[in-house]
Amino acid sequence: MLLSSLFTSSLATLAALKVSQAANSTNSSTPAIEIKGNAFFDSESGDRFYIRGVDYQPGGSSNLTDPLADVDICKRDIPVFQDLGINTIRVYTVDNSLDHDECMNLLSNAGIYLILDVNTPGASISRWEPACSYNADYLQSVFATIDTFAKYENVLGLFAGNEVINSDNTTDTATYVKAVVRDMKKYIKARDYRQIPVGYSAADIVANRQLAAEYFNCGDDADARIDMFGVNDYSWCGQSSFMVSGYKEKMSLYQDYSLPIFLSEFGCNKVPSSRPFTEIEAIYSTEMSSVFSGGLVYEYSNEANKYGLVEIDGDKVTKLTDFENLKSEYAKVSNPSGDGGYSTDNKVSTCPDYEKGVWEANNTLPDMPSAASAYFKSGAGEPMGTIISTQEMCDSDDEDDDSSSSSSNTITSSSTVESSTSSAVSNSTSSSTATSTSASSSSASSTSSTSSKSKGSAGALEVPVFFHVLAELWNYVI
Ligand SMILES: *[C@@H]1O[C@H](CO)[C@@H](O)[C@H](O)[C@H]1NC(C)=O
Ligand SMILES: *[C@@H]1O[C@H](CO)[C@@H](O)[C@H](O)[C@H]1NC(C)=O
Ligand SMILES: *[C@@H]1O[C@H](CO)[C@@H](O)[C@H](O)[C@H]1NC(C)=O
Ligand SMILES: *[C@@H]1O[C@H](CO)[C@@H](O)[C@H](O)[C@H]1NC(C)=O
Ligand SMILES: *[C@@H]1O[C@H](CO)[C@@H](O)[C@H](O)[C@H]1NC(C)=O
Ligand SMILES: CC(=O)N[C@H]1CO[C@H](CO)[C@@H](O)[C@@H]1O
Repeated sequence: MLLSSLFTSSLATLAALKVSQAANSTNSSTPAIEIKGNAFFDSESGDRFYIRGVDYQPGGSSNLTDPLADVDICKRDIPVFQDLGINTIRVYTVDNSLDHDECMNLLSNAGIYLILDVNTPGASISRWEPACSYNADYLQSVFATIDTFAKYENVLGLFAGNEVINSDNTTDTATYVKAVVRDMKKYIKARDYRQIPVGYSAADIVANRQLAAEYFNCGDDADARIDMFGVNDYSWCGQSSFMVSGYKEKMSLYQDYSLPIFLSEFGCNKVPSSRPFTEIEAIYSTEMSSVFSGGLVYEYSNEANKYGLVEIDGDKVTKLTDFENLKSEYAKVSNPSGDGGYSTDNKVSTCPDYEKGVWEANNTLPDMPSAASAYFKSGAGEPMGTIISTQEMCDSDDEDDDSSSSSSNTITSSSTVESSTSSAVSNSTSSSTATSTSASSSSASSTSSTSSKSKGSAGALEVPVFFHVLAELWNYVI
């Protein structure tokens, strides 16, 4: 069909055809990724899709920057992604008021998908006041981020939360995170967007990792169930193995899980020198492909917690030994052939019962705050960027409470995580806390009450100052 029209076309129509082809997103280098059973598939080729990715937030928490809104930054880094051989990045925080067209197109041309966390330091579910933080202003921020990113075919999925449950006494937050999952999925439908998968990225907490996985994939309301599950797992350290690392136990734990699972953070850095990344050989093998769909290495840039693959200095990127090791592992390891033994069981999990001190999430979700229903009809309206704080009304307790609960929170996570790797995970927990939006909740909200919600007047100049103050608090917390 195409050929015959080409032969009879003039050069002018040929050129026009090329333009229209380039604009045809179903024929791009990043066709939409779809979910069947517990796996991802390329909607065009029909091939199974495995995430080969890195977590990407250059600047980290101390200089929080939206790397997809700054063309100098994404142009600097995309060739490095290509050299590494990845197909996906995960970004923890973006500014939904900025333009992302150019970076998203450059990523797409490079064959790279985005997994995006929808929270910001000021707009997230609070571990300390979860019910209060689940409010219409917060949902406006989440929905506006969806409005900004839904048009990009290379958005692989959205995370409704990252490590909000990060200890054995934060399980009550799951109720509100699950309500956010439900609201996001309903919003995507109401706005007639592509069915972008919505998921949750879980901390590896021994006491509740199974309960959390089940909870987010249970119940009769399909909208309230996640579409994909990310696990932040630092259990493979150095020259480990499938058996020794604990990956084998994770395979048993999740073997009947009906949704795609992937490592949303991995790359233990408790090693004498550079990380060998031999776990790549296990992750992309048939030992794991029936359950896992790849993962994302934490993290691209070297920040204070020293998990970087590259060192960034202005516009200069220096590839570290970790980068070279990971690159050669990726080059060495191809994906399993065929469908990798994925499952189409589609059997949802059984909801865990409420149990005081163990699993305090509620199987009856709160109704969406009524003021948020207006967004379903006409969209979320003006995106408020990263200036907004949506927890002001939750600030009944003051800083004293903030600092004590924050620091104990760090201690709690390190002590509850699997003992064999506790130091690695405590490091990783604080590292992901650094980039995690949810972690900052209470400190963010108290800080930002001075500058927040200054809608129109929230100029670009205020942003760095705001982030700087946040960063200081974070450093204090960590
Ligand atoms: C886009 O490309 C696909 C496959 O080549 C084709 O089937 C479809 O009709 C095209 N859509 C548009 C809007 O051009
Ligand atoms: C923060 O990040 C921006 C964007 O990459 C950069 O221009 C600036 O120099 C960084 N600031 C610090 C203090 O590192
Ligand atoms: C669970 O939610 C329902 C409805 O919001 C509420 O009535 C009930 O008290 C909650 N139960 C617990 C244990 O929080
Ligand atoms: C969790 O437990 C610790 C230790 O008992 C406590 O200090 C902290 O405030 C608790 N966190 C939350 C969110 O309740
Ligand atoms: C985190 O890792 C660094 C470097 O590997 C190490 O020096 C530090 O002691 C670790 N911190 C914890 C809390 O384990
Ligand atoms: C712009 C673009 O990606 N075009 C591709 C569309 O699909 C055909 C057939 O698969 C390719 O040959 C084109 O390069």
